[in-house]
Amino acid sequence: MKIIYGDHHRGHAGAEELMYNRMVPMFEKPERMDHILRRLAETGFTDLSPPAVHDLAAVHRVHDPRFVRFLETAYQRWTTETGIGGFATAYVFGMRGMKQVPGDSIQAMLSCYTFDVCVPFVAGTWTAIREAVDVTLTAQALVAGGAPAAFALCRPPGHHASQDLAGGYCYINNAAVAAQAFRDQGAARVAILDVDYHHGNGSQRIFYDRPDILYVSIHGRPEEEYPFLMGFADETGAGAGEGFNVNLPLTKGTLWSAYESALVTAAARIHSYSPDVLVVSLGADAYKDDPVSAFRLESEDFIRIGAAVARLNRPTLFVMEGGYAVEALGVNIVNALSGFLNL
Ligand code: SP5
Ligand code: ZN
Repeated sequence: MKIIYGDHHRGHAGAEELMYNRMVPMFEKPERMDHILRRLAETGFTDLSPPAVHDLAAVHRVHDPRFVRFLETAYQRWTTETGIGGFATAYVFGMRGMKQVPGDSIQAMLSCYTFDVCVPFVAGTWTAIREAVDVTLTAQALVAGGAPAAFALCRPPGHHASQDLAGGYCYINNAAVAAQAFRDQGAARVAILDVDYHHGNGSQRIFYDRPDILYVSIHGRPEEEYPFLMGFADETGAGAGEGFNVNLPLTKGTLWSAYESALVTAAARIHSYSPDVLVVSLGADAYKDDPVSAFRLESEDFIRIGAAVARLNRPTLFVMEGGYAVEALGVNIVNALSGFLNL
């Protein structure tokens, strides 16, 4: 399987996040990629290529151009306007009754364009975001061009980001940009299977009223897990998109047996949809030792996830999302790919 990877993500590093009651080093860090790269090399996945540079047209098909411009300029504005340095992060969020239109200050922009405390901006953040898009669109082009599968090994991840909101370590929704690109290049129906432990609220929102892109997610119940306000089973789509959003929330402590049932349901829905192409939002944070998550999948279970994806028998683009148990991350991600390839 062709894997697309670039090193520019490394500059997106060094910030901290608020974990409920304390500041901690960000879990979403460059070393995540090192563990995956090492395991890929160990297991004979040697077909790595750098991304080709793409312009932002495909990104603007999904995201508000003003939001994209904000992402591009946020750190510089923060430094110039506030003099605070370190990393940029919102202090207030634009909530009910408040102005929703970002003013001309970086504080107002952060307030209107981010929804949580997990999307810091450092000097290298935009370059990383930009390359994650290039990685994703380069892998997408391979699948669009007839490759049976490809893996976009990118960071930062994307599935929490929507048209004009960043959050949950996500800035641009790489998987959504790829799904829309497949549509724009002629695919009639695209399915997104999101196996990251968290609900992909951004992907859901972007495609919620559309029947041409099916979104199916297995994730921690929002009653007890981030992002808390979205991902409920009764969110099934709106208007023409009714029936084309499928949430399969599972409780903390979920083991393979219950996960597998949800995966069977997810696969059946995708099979009946008969998509031209499948995008897999591939997170490995459903793993038992993940520090931010609470499912209990074993490393071997990721082989089974990959095999279930393979049985859908569609051209498949894997897009990297979360996974923070870094020691096991390489094994878990490579297991998913190996299971898919039946290695
Ligand atoms: C892409 C992705 O996986 N984003 C996840 C963002 C989650 N951020 C909030 C983490 C909530 C922390 N839960 C702490 C459990 C402590 N054991
Ligand atoms: Zn996640």
